[in-house]
Amino acid sequence: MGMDDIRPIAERFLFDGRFHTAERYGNGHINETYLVRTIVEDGSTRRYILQKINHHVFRHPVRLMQNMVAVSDHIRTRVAATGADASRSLVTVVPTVEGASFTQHEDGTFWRAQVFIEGTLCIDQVEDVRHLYEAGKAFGNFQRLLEDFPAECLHETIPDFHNTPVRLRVFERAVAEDAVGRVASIAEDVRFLRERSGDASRLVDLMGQGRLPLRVTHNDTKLNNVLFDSASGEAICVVDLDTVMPGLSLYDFGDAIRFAANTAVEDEPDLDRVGLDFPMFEHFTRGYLETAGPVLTEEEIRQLCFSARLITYELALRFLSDHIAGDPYFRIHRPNHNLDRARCQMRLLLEMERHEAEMEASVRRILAETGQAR
Ligand code: ADP
Ligand code: GN1
Ligand code: MG
Repeated sequence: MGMDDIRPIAERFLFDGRFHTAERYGNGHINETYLVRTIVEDGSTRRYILQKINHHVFRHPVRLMQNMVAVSDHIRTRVAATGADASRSLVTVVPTVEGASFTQHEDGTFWRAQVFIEGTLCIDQVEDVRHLYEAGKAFGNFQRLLEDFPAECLHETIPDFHNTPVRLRVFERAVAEDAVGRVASIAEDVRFLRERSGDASRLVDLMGQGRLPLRVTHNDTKLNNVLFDSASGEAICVVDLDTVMPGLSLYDFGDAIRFAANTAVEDEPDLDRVGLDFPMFEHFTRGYLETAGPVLTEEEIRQLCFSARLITYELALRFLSDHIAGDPYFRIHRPNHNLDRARCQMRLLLEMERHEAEMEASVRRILAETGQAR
């Protein structure tokens, strides 16, 4: 959408000053994000994040926004109680002029706004391992801050989001339907994923047996969902709360490793560049265990490395299902983009399988070094 289309939508929100500019922002695959600048009376500018909520993915915007406001309020209160600066620790939703948390446009789309957290960096691929340590702390801390949040108050914004057996069934259905005739050319990829289907239900089974605790989790722990202070490099805020739901801590750990501990970007077409970046893995794990370790059970610890493989497998299933179905879900920027993403996940999974023993040993070493040996 162009700036002229955005202006009337932006003007429905209680922004300081008058609308100045709007531009597309960020690298999310689901919502459409814009950076809006306004000008206040003294001539200085203010920045806001304005987002079109993907209502094909998030079917109940009211519930989505209730979750977002409830979770951010809870975290703000907890942070403020420690005396820290709560204004930069969590997203602040900007209400509409009618006092609502979102607005519906004439064309049926839903929009929401947040204060832009200034002086921050968003990172899509890490160069400095310290950012990984910081991100691990941020997601571990997120887990702890929500430990006492009543999970029953949250809506399930996407049912079965990390239910891998369900994702596997969706994949098999897509293969059987072959809606756009792509299956014949990806037989090898389909075989790779089918060969690994045996472990798909391990975590949901353990949860069903009461051996893994249900927690409030973020569920989309990509590195670009953390904001870092641009001066100190510290991770200060976790964003993208759309998928905060009751879930397993392992989903958050596994997804973060999948995304950030890849030597390549998530859609790297040259598979020889894809691999497990061991120092990145260790730095994230250290940050995560330093903060969340004390609340994790022995079974959660035991499944940490497996969760990285499982969520990588799950994303391969999701990207390949989307490619097979003609790309209805993940936004693509080039032909076969979801196929590239799926293949990249498969190569990463293979690398994690090769390094399984080292990853396990590293988790135990970090636990010992942080005084949490079990
Ligand atoms: P998506 O669901 O599409 O991934 P996000 O909520 O993650 O959307 O927003 C996209 C990007 O916008 C983020 O990766 C981050 O860089 C940036 N962003 C989101 N919220 C804020 C905020 N409050 N302040 C600064 N940047 C933000
Ligand atoms: C999507 O919205 P974004 O880009 O942060 C997706 C995640 C995937 C991720 C893969 C709601 O995240 O589950 O892991 O793409 N979010 C949703 O890059 O499906
Ligand atoms: Mg995001």
